[in-house]
Order: sequence, then C-alpha cells, then structure tokens
Amino acid sequence: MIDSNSTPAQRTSASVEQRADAMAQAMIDSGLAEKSFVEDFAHKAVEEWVPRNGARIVVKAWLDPAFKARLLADGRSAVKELGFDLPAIHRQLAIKENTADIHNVICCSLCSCTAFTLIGLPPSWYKDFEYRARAVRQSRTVLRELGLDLPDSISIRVWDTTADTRYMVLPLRPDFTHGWSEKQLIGLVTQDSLIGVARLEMQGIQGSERVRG
Ligand SMILES: [Co+2]
Repeated sequence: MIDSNSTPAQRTSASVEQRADAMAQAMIDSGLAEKSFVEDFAHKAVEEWVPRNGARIVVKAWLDPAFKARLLADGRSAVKELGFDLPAIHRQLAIKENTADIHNVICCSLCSCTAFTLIGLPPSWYKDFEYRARAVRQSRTVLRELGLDLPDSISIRVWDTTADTRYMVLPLRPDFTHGWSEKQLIGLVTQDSLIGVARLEMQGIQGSERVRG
C-alpha cells in the first residue's frame, strides 16, 4: 500500500548503488574525476583499506615496545614504518591505548569519519544518527547495546573524529594469547576492537579458538 504521506521523491528514490553510480557518472561527465579515479578508489576501498592494516599496527605495538612508544607519540609517522601512508587530509593519527581500567571508543558525531585506510570503511551502524549522537552522551549504554558490557571499574573515553584528526584504538593484548605467533595475533584483532566497541580480552577463549583453528 502506498503511504499517502510520502512525497513522490520518496516513492521513487533509487537504491544506494544507483545513486552512487549516478554521482560517479556526474563527476566524470563534469570533468571532476577521471573514470580511472573512480575505479581506483573502488578497488582501494575493497582491497587495500582493510582492518587487517590496523591489526598489523596493533600487533607490532604489542611485540615491540619502542615502536609502541613512537606510535603513541606520533601515529602518522610511526605507521609509515610499516608502509602505511595516510591521505594528506588525515593530518594527525591519534592512537588511544586501552588499559585494564580505561576504555577508548571512537565516533564521528558530524558524519562518518574514520582512519579508513587503516581500519577499513566504517560499518553501517557507525554512520547511524543514533550511534553518532548517543556514543557521546550515553557511551556505556550504547556499548552495552553493541555487546560490550563494561564493568563500572573501567572508565570510558570517547574520541570524536574531526576532518584532520583520525583515531584508532590500541586494544589490550589478552592474557590468553601468551605464546601466539604474530600471524595468530593479527587474526585476533577485529575492526570492532579498533573502533572500541569490543575488547579482545572480553571475547574470551571461545572467540580465540575460532581464530586459531
Ligand atoms: Co565524519
């Protein structure tokens, strides 16, 4: 049944894919972008900007205290050591270290900014108005709704991304990973843990068994 309150525009709105294609075509037609630019961007988004990049950085920091110190002091320069070059607009990369009693979580209350070349494109809930508004005001409740029930002994710090400062969480290395190889450790670090809506040590052995198997 047609909703009589909806406008003609709402009833005929195109899918996200159709709108994205139309925007890409408009950019090409107006000379704002070459076709190869759009294709290159799409390729990078799927193949190169993946959370495994962030996972590699995290594990390097776990295994190399000197690298970790450089990473916390100046994230942008430190990740270059691993071959990660950030877009020029990401002037600063601030790495926020979780501890036993501090939990960091990232949001963008304005839109959907992330350090996307390192942690991957943001998940859909990250772009939702609900998350953007409530992550700041009701962080403990929002984290619980996303499956992370933090005890009161852990305080929460929320980092609101800006155009030129991007954030990534440095998760705590779980005790149960003692003796794991670098590759196993990299496989454990999830995008959720890099954004700060999960804590690896709270995923427990069950989650890790899946990764190791
Ligand atoms: Co944004």
